[in-house]
Amino acid sequence: MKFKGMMTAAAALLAAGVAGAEEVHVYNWSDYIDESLLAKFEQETGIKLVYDVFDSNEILETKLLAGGSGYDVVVPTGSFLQRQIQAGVFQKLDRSKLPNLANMWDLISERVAKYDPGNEYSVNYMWGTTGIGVNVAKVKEVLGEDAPINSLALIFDPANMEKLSQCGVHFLDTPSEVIPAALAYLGENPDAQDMETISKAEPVIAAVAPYVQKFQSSEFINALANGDICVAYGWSGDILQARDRAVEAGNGAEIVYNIPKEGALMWFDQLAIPADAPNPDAAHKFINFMMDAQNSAAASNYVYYASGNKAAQEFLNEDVIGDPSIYPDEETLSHLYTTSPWDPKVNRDVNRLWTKIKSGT
Ligand code: N2P
Repeated sequence: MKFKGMMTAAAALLAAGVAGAEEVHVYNWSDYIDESLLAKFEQETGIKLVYDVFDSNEILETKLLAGGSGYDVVVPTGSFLQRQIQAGVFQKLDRSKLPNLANMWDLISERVAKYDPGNEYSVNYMWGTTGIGVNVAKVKEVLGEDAPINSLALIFDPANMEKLSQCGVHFLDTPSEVIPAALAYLGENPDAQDMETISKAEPVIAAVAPYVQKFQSSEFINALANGDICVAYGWSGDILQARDRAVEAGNGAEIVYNIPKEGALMWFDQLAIPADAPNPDAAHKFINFMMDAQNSAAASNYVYYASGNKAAQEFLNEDVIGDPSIYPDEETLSHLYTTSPWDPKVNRDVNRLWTKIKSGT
């Protein structure tokens, strides 16, 4: 017994030696980084990077509110971050450990301060819009040359959706973005906070839900690229990645991303450190690494999202910095709206509404 006990102790020592390498656990959105940056971080810092992905703020929020997620860095969207800050989910950033904060872009930091006053808890990773991805040829085949590919009528008019169901439509599985879009389609305030207004979105979405092949928030990239679907209500950069994957596959599919004329959501995804992060020091190192101008630009060039990093701009490819659907011009900006978090009671009601809409009851 004694011998066995000694062996166990020796094995434990050995294991500690091997596993003694410092680790940082990062939880980011899927399809949201140039993966060569992960190896670069490990090489530069000697810290082992454990990188997991999600595709929904709701999933991230459930983990954060439960506590003990084990993550050191997470990337919620501003409107969710605001509610999570109030719930005590995050620790304040230690600015002395983030020299690359000097690279950040005031314009974006100021916009984000709406969600994180004083930018105390977060820094911007990427920002973008939510709009319509279209396989132009397929949609015109089904709806004709006048197909309203620049309008929310494409996805909220049941007559259009009934026809489009032949070639396939995906919607994001998130009430926090589909409901504001339905409100914008109705000419209501997309940032409505009261259930009376919010409920007006229900019949609009319910009327087209039977024609939605899937409510899902990451599969639409490949589905669009492969020609399995012809329309996706989704995120700007993801749809631009689908465009590239179609080109790489050489299947001739022309995928475009459109900001609907009725307006689109502009959102901000923020790097933040949970209050109970196991390794806050390494978390700061990861955030500072991502705020390096060249690293940030490498990520944007790969995922087709804009970042809140001003210094990165000189390293951006022309098809990123020069594309108004990524870096919007004044005209495009005037079509964008932002949203604020629903209060917990409204949020519960919305989640019930969403389940009901999706189940078609
Ligand atoms: C990345 C999608 C991130 C945008 N695939 C959602 N905020």
